[in-house]
Amino acid sequence: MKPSLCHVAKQTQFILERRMKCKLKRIFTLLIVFIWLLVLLSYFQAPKVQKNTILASSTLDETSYISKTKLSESEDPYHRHKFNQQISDELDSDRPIPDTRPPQCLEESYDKRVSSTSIIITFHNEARSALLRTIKSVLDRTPPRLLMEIILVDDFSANEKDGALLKDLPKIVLMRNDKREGLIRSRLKGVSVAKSSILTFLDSHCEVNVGWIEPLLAKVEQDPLAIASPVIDIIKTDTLEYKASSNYLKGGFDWNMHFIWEPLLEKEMKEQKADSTHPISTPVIAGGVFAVQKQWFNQLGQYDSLLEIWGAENFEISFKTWMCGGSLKIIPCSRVGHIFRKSHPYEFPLGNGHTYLMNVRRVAEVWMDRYKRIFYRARGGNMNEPLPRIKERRLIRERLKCRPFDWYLMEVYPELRVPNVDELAYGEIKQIYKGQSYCLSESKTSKVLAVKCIPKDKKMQWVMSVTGMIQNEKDKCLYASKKRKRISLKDCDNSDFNQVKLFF
Ligand SMILES: [Mn+2]
Repeated sequence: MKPSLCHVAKQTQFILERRMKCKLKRIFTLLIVFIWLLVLLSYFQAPKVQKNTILASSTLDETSYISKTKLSESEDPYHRHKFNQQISDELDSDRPIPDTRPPQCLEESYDKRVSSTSIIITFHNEARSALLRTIKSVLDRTPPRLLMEIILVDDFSANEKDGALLKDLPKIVLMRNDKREGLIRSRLKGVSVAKSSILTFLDSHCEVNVGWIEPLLAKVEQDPLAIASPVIDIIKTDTLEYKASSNYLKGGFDWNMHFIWEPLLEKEMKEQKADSTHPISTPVIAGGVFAVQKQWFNQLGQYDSLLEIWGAENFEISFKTWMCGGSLKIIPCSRVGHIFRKSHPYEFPLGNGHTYLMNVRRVAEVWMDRYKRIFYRARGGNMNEPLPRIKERRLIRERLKCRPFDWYLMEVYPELRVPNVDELAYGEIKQIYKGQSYCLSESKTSKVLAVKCIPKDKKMQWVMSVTGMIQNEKDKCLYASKKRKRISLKDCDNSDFNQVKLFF
């Protein structure tokens, strides 16, 4: 055996430098052992960095939960849910998403004593992967002390296990309807068992972002008559990519009573640019996600429980909140992603159009005063079908001494163009040529052209007055120039012979 360097050094009393080298080697070895011990100790002692402590108790086998409803190889990935289920199923249930809050929000701090909330999620035949991601994002990104419970209301989904298997997740309270009730009655069912004083409604194909709940709860605590909605970010239908929405939008509607996003007015825009954390007043909320004090929600008569399946409940809650003394705010520091689908993936038992019409009529008859006629005229259809138990909804308005719809239009939504109630008709002027719809539209140079129709394009909306004149929203009228044999726009003048008129 070859003697080691140290051994040789000891035996032969080698020169000083060699001894020193030996000592150094020992010290070095000891140091390495010591560092290792430190690393091991710190590993066992340090609190485990977990995404969220409440999630630790989950026993759900996610892979098997999702794979049970996997697409077959030949199946169109949009077929069942109207968004790309293939990609949704492949995504992690706790995937990271970009923090889309304006940077100023990160400096905000919220009162630690703020109350907890009951989150109500209703669903009907939702894609399992999307539903799971909604819930996991809530568990992941909501401080446990602010989350009382997640009330999951299964609105009679075809497969009972869609909801039942999720009971293994923490904080879930599961309810199931024994027949299809629709979004509105399902939400009300959730409200009836909610333990917290603040209700938060959440759609079933969302991902909540970091810090989403704190500013919503802080807002409704500080102002109990406010309803607080996050900025709804976009989860793309095709790729499920999470994208920030504009910070400069609010909710509105057209006279067909369809929800639209409205750009902020110039003065609101300035306010927002000066302080991007500032809550935005919105005439209407989109309705999928919002927080409200339970007491205020009850006082407002909750939702009209005879609204069916889906639609117009956001108008009801929006109109009455404003008109009865409250307010609606979009909170830019709260962000929730939502999959905007291409169409409704489920059936309306009484037909989509009929259900929506009846729902809007219930809201219009109670809250919109004479302005309901503008909707009736724009929409068409049977307006005489009786609306059961509408009187009791009107009583809420009386009881709370709410303001008229006039006031709402003037003070809350001044930018909405309100057609004269005397107008005969409002809408597009359309002609079908070779199977393609062409609409009369104003060009940039004030010419009038027939171009391919774009739904809801304001340049294609015309008003027919009682005198038969056709005018646009800038009060310019169609004018026939004989010389140039074309139609153009000019200031309206009822006595002008060249003004284009329609007569019945
Ligand atoms: Mn939705």
